[in-house]
Amino acid sequence: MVGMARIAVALGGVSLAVAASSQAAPKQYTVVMANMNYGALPGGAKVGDTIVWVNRDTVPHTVTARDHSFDLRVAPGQSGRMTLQKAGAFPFYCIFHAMMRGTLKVAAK
Ligand SMILES: [Cu+2]
Repeated sequence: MVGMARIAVALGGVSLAVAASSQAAPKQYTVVMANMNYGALPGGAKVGDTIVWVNRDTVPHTVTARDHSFDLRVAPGQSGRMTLQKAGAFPFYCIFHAMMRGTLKVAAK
């Protein structure tokens, strides 16, 4: 009985090590909205990562996907966070300011 318990513990350790090396920890990115524009978008974002959108303007902005897969509203001087759910390239815009637009690229995990 003692011997079997030891084997189980050893196997558990091996599977944990494999999981840790094949999946990177989620990252957090910040995008600043200022002067009626979106700042630089993250280049290497992946599913599971988080983007914090900071609004430095005195008017509200949104980060609204054209396919409606996300729709974040950010009040003036506030920030909002979004965890990326889907891989793909997502054109988005601000519903209040049509000239504000971008494309968010999200890689699979
Ligand atoms: Cu806006």
